[in-house]
Amino acid sequence: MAILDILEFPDPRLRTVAQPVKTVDDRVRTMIDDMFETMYDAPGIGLAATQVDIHERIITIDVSEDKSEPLVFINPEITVLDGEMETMQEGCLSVPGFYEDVTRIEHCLVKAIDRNGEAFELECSGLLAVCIQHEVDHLDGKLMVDYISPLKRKRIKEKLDKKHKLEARQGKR
Ligand code: GNR
Ligand code: NI
Repeated sequence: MAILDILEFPDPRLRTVAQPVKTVDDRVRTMIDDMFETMYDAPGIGLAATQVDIHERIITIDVSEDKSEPLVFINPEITVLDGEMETMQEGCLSVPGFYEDVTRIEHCLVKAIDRNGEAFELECSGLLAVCIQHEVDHLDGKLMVDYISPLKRKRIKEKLDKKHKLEARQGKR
């Protein structure tokens, strides 16, 4: 297993639209294992392959208290279950240190493929619903900061640009 580097805004690779997985084989399962290790290490409640520079439609999530409920979604498709919306303050491992309000669908149905290549469906609400929508956004090259004002986004970009320059000087990135 391996802990992978997480790309950070404004890295243009985060804007890549991920391709569907064609076959769920050992290559894909290894990527999933590495994604879980990276997500738990971060720590985060979700991770999209895009964030670790893998441009295939794979998501890992664990919203449980004790990190005991790993969920994998390959080629996920979200359908809206009703018109209810909910606003929550979100964080993102690719936008470290910033928390912003995002309004999303409250109840959704997710259809996806699991690590054995089997199709499944899951009704989502609460934090899981927020997280799955946040992760599918990543697969489509979309970020939490796209939902906030251009001025706020610019300020975040400037702060992260500074952080990355400092890290480059210290040989961290
Ligand atoms: O760890 C994470 N926490 C979080 C909190 C509120 C809404 C969404 C998230 S996802 C985030 C991990 C991440 O960046 N996934 O892409
Ligand atoms: Ni994120």
